Amino acid sequence: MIFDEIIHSIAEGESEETLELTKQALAQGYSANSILEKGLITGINIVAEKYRHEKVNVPEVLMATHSMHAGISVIEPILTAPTKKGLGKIVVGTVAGDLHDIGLGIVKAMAMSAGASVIDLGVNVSPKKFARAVRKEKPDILMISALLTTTMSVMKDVIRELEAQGLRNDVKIFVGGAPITDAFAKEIGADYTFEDAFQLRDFLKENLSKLLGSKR
Ligand code: B12
Repeated sequence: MIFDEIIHSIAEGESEETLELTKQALAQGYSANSILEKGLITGINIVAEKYRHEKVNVPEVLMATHSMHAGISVIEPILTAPTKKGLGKIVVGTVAGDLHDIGLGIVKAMAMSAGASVIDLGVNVSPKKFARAVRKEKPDILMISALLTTTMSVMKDVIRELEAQGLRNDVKIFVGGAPITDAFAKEIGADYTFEDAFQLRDFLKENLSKLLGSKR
C-alpha cells in the first residue's frame, strides 16, 4: 500500500523517496487530502511519538520533518487549487523561542486545503514581527503556534503587541499547539483554539467564508 510506503519513507527520513511516493500516490488517483492525512501526517506522528519515548534522536526527527515537507511540497499546489482560492488570507507562525514547526506545517496545509492563501512566517517569530506582518499583509486570520510551556506566554505578548499597535480588531486570532488549552486561549484573549489540525480543518470548511470580512 502506497500510504505505508510514504510512512516508511518519513520514518527513514528519505525525503527524495517521500517526494516520489507522494507523486505516485497522486498518479494512482489518491486525493491530496488523503495523502496528507493517511500518509504524511501519520508518518510524522509516528516519528514524534518515537522521539517522545526516546526511541529516535533529534537528527532523525529533523530528517523526518524534511521528508514530510518534501511530500507537502508536492500536494501544496493541489491544496491551493485555483477553484478554491480567494477564501481569505491567513498568516501563520511559531512564537519566539520556539523552533517546533511540524504542527505548523500541517496547520498550514489544512488552511490551504480550506481554500485560504497562506503566508508562513516560520519559527521563532517575535511579537513585533507578527504585528509587522498583520500591518503589511492585512490577513483575515493570524494562526500562532507554540509547543513549549516556556514559550506559550509569548502568544499573549503577540496579542498585547497587536493591541498596542491598534491592529487587534482587524484580525481573528487562532492559537494552538500541544500545551494550549481552551482556558489559556480565553485568558490571553485569542478567538479560537483547536486541539489538532483536523478539528481546525473541519471548522474552517464550515466557517471560513463566514469569518471573512466579519471584524471583531
Ligand atoms: C518533534 C519534537 C521536537 C523537534 C522539533 C522539530 C521540528 N522541526 O518541529 C526537536 C527535536 C527539534 C525538538 C526540540 C525541542 N523540544 Co521538542 N518535541 C517534539 C515532539 C516529540 C513532537 C512535536 C510534534 O511535532 N508533534 C507532531 C505534530 C503534528 O503535533 P503538534 O506539534 O502538537 O501540532 C498539532 C497540534 O498541536 C495542533 N497545532 C499546532 N500548532 C497549532 C496552531 C494553531 C493555530 C492550531 C489551531 C493548532 C495547532 O495541530 C497540529 C497538527 O495536528 C514533542 C512531544 C509532543 N508530544 O508534543 C516534543 C516537545 C514539544 N519538546 C519538548 C522540549 C523540551 C524540547 C526542547 C527544549 C528539547 C531540548 N532539551 O533541547 C527543544 C526545544 C527547541 C526549541 N527552542 O523549540 C517538550 C516540551 C515540554 C514543555 N512542557 O514545554 C515536548 C512536549 C517533549 C517532552 N515531553 O518533553 N522537539
